[in-house]
Amino acid sequence: MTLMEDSVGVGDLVLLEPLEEEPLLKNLQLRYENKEIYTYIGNVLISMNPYQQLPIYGPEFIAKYRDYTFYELKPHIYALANVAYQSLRDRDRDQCILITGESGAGKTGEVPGLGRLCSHCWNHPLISFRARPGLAPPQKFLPTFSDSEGYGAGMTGVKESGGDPCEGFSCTEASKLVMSYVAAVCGKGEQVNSVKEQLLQSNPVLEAFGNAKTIRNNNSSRFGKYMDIEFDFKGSPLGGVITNYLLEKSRVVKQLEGERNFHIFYQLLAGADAHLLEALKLERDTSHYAYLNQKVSRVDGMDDASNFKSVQNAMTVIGFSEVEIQQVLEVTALVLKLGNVELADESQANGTSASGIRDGRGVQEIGEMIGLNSEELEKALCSRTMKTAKEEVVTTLNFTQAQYARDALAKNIYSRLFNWIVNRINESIKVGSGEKKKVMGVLDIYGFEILKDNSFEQFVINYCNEKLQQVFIEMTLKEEQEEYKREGIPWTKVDYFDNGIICNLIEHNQQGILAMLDEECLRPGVVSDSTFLAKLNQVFSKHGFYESKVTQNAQRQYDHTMGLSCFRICHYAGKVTYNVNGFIDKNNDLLFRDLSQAMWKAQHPLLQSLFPEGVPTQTSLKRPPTAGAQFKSSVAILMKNLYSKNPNYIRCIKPNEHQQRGQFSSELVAVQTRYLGLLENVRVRRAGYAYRQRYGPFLERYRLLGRSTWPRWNGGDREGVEKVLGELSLSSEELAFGKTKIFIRSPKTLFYLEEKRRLRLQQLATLIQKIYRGWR
Ligand code: AOV
Ligand code: MG
Repeated sequence: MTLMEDSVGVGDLVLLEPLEEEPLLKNLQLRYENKEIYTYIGNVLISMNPYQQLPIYGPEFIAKYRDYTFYELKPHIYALANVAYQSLRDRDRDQCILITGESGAGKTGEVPGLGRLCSHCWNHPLISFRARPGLAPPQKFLPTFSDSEGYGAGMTGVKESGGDPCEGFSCTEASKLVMSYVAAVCGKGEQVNSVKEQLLQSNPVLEAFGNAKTIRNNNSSRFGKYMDIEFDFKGSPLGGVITNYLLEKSRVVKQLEGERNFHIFYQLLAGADAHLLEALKLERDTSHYAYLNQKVSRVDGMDDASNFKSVQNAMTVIGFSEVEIQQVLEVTALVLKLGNVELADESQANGTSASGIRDGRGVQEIGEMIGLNSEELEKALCSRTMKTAKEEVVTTLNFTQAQYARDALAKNIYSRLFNWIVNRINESIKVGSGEKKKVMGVLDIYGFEILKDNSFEQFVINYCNEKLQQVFIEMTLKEEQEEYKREGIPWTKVDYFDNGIICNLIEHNQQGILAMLDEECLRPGVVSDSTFLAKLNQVFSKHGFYESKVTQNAQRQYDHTMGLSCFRICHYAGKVTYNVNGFIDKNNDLLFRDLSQAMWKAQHPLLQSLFPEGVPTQTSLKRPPTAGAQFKSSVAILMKNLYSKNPNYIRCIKPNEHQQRGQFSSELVAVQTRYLGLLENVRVRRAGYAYRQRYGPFLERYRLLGRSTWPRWNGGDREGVEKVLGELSLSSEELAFGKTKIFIRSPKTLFYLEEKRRLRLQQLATLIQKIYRGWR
């Protein structure tokens, strides 16, 4: 089977004719309806979420894809993983795999490790044979498995279920396909296995603390993640480093209708045994907790209790000590308890506003759990100390301010806990600095977002996507250019939309939106979201990619549909209107000092370590970097990292809004293909030559079309290809002969060759029949 024989539409969009949006969508739809969820654009993989288990994963497929080159089999995520891994191992090129797409499109599904390789795949002889000395590759695939065959304990019942050996396990759950592929092919041995296990087990932990049910995805990652997996020179994994981006911490205190808080809260309540529950002084019933959505506490098909056991187990495998696990759970419980601290409005009749604690028992309980005097906690929650050069002034917070302070504390504790967990995992999986490493980075990050109301979060997420698009176009072009150079073919310049101007609008050090937001946050005097917006409107009044109600757009018109508190950016993927309300606050991300000092005072080692700035002796009033500045610098580090590696792209698409199999909404897919810049991608990819192939396989396929190459050809591959194409009198414009590959400019020429080949095969079949009849 080759791409060209992939009968369902075209398997590679560079072969699409005509190259327009409608045929592109039709092609994806046709393939999707025929359960072909993968399609290439050159070496970019498009993946449509099937919302069903397809029988295209597991050991046999891994083994098959490992032994073929990229275009020899149908498009598949294993083919991409294989190219990346082999080029890392054999050509010593660091790789990165960039997975983008909307929420629910299947990114995490494709990412290393949220799930793990089931023990069948793990121990399967097809997967490990290369690493077993002296064992030749098996001649045929093994049909079924059973415990007695020694493929791992706990696998009884698999044989009865028949069919796919991974049924019911995460290997075919689509999840973590790249990682399970790499884990499957990258060698064995006790040491290596323990590293693999740690890397894979980091995922259930991060998923418990960082994922939640949203309207769009029952298991939505609420943080961005980049993971470097490090290998030794033989290609065996040594360890890794995880970087997380922007956890959606507002979820801790509030969720939209139909959504849940982070999984861990429900898992803890459902899965803790009576003893643990008692020790943490928690109630089993989720309705007891104000921070947990009262309407949705369960997710279909998700077993919180058993997931809790898996998380505990995963933490142990990674290397968390019992004490550490206990402390993590205590801090988690603390967040739930904080939500139940009821505040009272104690404003006086004389007009002084104040707040207080409605029922002291909650605060008392928290105080006991974290080793903090409850009066101190109460004071920190309801008042604020302002320091000036000369004195300290204590003011009481009003009811609204106190609620704000309590929620800010809960969000801060949780997001810092999450960061701590990531760091703790990194400590376990880190590789000694002396070793020479090869690296495979995997990025699973939120795609472009246009919601009904877009705020600071969408702004930074879309900024990140704008940067990723920049990397994408630059690297794709660079790679094309490099291939032409390698092959000795002249390069002609390609016109494309350069989104540098939009990136600059956001990130420029002085005149960028983020810098101006920071400036506003630091400016003394009265600052507000509207003073910030006024400044933007003034500075960018003539910017071609910035619009607001009071600035004119490119057509020199004012936009009266936009709210007064909004501005709009014309992103590469479309226009997005942002509401500035909350920008200053979210960017400042300040926690009153009284609260961080109180947390630091708690006799709880983990909690204390989360609030280093609470040390009372710390006199420096230097403020921490703003949320925007932190995000910008982590994006910059990420970009630098990506530019230093060879990129592999997986573009995930969600076929419908209902998490349903078989449904294809053209409109929804059209929007995503635009956000992903797919047409632009195909254009760039076939700007010069749409198709290329090594001389050997090309000759093998088409030599039956040449008089001199059929039935026998004794010359070299390149000469053979020259002969065949020469005899067909194809226009020289259409062809370029590289050092190792033939390049064909338009897909039409390739289709012409295919058609000729089909006719020739028919002719040959008739001929053979005639000869056969003659013999009889
Ligand atoms: P996301 O990572 O892109 O969204 P997921 O990877 O969590 O989306 O995919 C959503 C759901 O789709 C999964 O829970 C699976 O049920 C299903 N799914 C995804 N890929 C496959 C596949 N290859 N085969 C079968 N089912 C699949 V978000 O994290 O929300 O941006 O934030
Ligand atoms: Mg995800």
